[in-house]
Amino acid sequence: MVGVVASGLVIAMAVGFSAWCARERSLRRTHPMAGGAHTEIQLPHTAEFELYHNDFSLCSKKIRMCLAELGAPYLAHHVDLIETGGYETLSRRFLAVNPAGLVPVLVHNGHPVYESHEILAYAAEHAASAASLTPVDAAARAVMQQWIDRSSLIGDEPMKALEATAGNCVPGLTVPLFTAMMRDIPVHRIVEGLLFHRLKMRPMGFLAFKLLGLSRIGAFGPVRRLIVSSRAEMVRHLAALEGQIEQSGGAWITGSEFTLADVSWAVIFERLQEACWAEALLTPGLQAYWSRLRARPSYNEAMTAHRHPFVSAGADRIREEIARRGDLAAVYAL
Ligand SMILES: N[C@@H](CCC(=O)N[C@@H](CS)C(=O)NCC(=O)O)C(=O)O
Repeated sequence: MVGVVASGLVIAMAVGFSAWCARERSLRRTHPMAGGAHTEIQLPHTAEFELYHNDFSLCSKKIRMCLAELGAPYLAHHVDLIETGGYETLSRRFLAVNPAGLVPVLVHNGHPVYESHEILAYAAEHAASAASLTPVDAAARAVMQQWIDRSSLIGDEPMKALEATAGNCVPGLTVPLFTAMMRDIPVHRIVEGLLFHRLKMRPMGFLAFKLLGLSRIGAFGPVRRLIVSSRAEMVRHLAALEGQIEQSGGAWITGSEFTLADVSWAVIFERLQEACWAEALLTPGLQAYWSRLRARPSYNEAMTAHRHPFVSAGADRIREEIARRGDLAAVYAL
């Protein structure tokens, strides 16, 4: 009799859970969104510019730095990613802003603008600002665009095109930090991603990082290969960047003028530091460029002032793991 009641209860719970999942899925529909401004969408807003962003997100840092450089005021809405606590990007409230479930989103007079490399150009064009982050000279503008493209994080599976951009190498190089940060995240938060994320590989990756932990991640073949190839391609992109800065004859990528291209690369340097790669990957020439970037007030405003406590704790854990001289140390020392 007890067995029958128990089975009935289990079945009832399973049916209830499936019904809840089905209902939630229908309420949290996700799909990709094209980059650029969507004037056909009108969102509730109270400020001319509103930014949906995350402290840790690479692409959000880019937009914060751009807006800081432009001196453009905006209303900020912080949205958690799994790395900083949970999938707020999959909440109904945020999916109304971006059905792709990704940050950053700049909302201008209620119209969302998607894809950080496109938001950069949009903000520079539409913010009333004394600063110009776009050269007047067409040739310099083309150089700027080329280096924005080479630093961007492109597509749903950036890790499949590491040779295309330095931004695409960032997720692989961030795997140790993701893994360290997952220690603070309960498994059920990752399960929410498995249920509702449109790109299942992402929550599956985070679950694997959590289960493996820092001590085992460096020995796990697929992850090790991803980190090693991301590192090799990043080194190639950085060498090209150094060549470009030398050739420009100025302090910045296009020459003497600080542009959106420098903003776009600044966030890559910041991530290399957060994930403990800066020392291994930056030559003296690039260190000098990075010092110039850090000296700008916008760098502090957009990045240092937004350093998330999980990032600092994660970096400490990576350094401890490297000091143990295990498999991860070998990956960093390659
Ligand atoms: N290509 C997009 C990438 C956006 C993106 O991947 N954003 C990440 C944070 S940097 C995100 O929202 N991830 C949430 C998730 O995948 O669950 C851009 O440049 O804006």
